[in-house]
Amino acid sequence: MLHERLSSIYENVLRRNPGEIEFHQAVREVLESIGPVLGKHPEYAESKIIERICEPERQIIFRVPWEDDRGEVHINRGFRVEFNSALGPYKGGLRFHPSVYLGIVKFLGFEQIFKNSLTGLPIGGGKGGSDFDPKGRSEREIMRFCQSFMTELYRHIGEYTDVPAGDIGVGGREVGYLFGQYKRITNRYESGVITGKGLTYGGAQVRTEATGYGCAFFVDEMLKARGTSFEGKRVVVSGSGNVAVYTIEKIRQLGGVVVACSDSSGYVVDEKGIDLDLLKQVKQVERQRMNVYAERRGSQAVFVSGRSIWEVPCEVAMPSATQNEITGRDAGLLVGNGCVAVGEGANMPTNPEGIRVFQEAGVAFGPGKAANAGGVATSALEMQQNASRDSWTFEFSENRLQQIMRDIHARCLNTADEYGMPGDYVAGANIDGFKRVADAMLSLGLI
Ligand code: NDP
Ligand code: 2IT
Repeated sequence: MLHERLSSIYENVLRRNPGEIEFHQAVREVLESIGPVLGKHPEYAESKIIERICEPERQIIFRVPWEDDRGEVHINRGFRVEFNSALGPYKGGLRFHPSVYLGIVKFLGFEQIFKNSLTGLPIGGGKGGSDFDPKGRSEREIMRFCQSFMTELYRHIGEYTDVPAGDIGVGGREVGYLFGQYKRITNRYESGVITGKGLTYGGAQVRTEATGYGCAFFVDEMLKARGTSFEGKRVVVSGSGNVAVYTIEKIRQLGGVVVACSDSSGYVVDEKGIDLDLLKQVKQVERQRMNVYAERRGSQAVFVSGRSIWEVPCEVAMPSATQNEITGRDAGLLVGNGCVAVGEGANMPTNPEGIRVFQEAGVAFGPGKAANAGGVATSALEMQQNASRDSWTFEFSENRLQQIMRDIHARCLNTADEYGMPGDYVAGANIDGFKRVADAMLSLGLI
């Protein structure tokens, strides 16, 4: 339920952003959490902080023309939404996926404001991407697309302005081509303009692993807070991209057994535990589909298509593919099968009904803003290393990441307690993330 004032703000968001359903969903979730804050802090409402937060500071939409290997010309649409810079330069990834449109970029940019705030590091919120579909494209086509995308984007970004990184469809390979083109156009080796770079040209240790590792650390903290751990637990991780693979790697190190993972073609159940080397070979090296994993693994692995991965019984669920992948029905199945904890590696993977089902059942539910913040936090560490022309060891960087995830976990719990909602990580994350941005905006005046 929305507080009366928040309800009229939400109506305005609907009116001003027609058809952008994912953005509406992301805004509503935050507004549902922050009602109690307005009672304690009338100054936020007086300065129209919430109305300002819901309106991006700047939205850039551009044409991306490129030529395929046969010489045919294609036109895609590029986006960068610079949402909020109260805490630092806009920071957030780029998503290349055919489903990308303004509503997706705005939902991601909006979530990023609060996530980045929650890390306690000096980064504002932004997001970008394109409706380009990388599937089936050659290396040269990917490179030409990235170069064309950056040929427009470069004028809007910079170490002190806006710092992109990867997201769905944008990994180390794409970041390399994007940075190469930025460097060429500007004649500046400005390492801090993009994160997720390779280790040979300014990248940081642990950034590749950070989102997945961080999410596993966050769930580990939630389990510890309930007197248990990953040891011996059955885990299901959706997706098999950057976030999923390193989530699986860390869960295994923490003693859990990941019995299923997926891609958009279907899921694999592997009762003895996913073979990580084989998964990396199939998905990262060969860029193949999930059925190839099952074929190579032999009779112990089963490939299933056309069904929900959340039917696979587990004690811990880590949705790490895309938005709205867990519905109320899926959540009901998970709860019925004995799931005790959920950590959102993806952004907004659980729909509002799913969240309600988990919370009513007393499942420890770690929302993406908190649980997957390790990726962007380690991006901020990459920026820090670039600014000081330094590079830290893997061990030091991983310890920093683990400490950041512990701090975020503690902040969520403490804030939820303070506002009389013990154990509610959604409220804790939204309120804590919101307050830091709101206070900075008050100090900066009417901007
Ligand atoms: P990748 O592109 O590396 O992997 C995405 C995975 O999700 C693939 O297995 C993909 O399958 C699957 N997937 C994507 N879209 C869909 C869809 N519409 N339906 C079913 N499956 C889908 O991306 P990441 O691992 O980087 O991102 C995964 C999620 O994590 C996203 O929500 C992203 O926003 C979030 N995230 C990423 C961070 C990062 O640092 N990379 C940080 C924080 C959050 P297929 O290959 O078949 O499409
Ligand atoms: O959703 C996210 O936090 C990311 N895709 C990572 C953003 C970043 O700037 O590292």
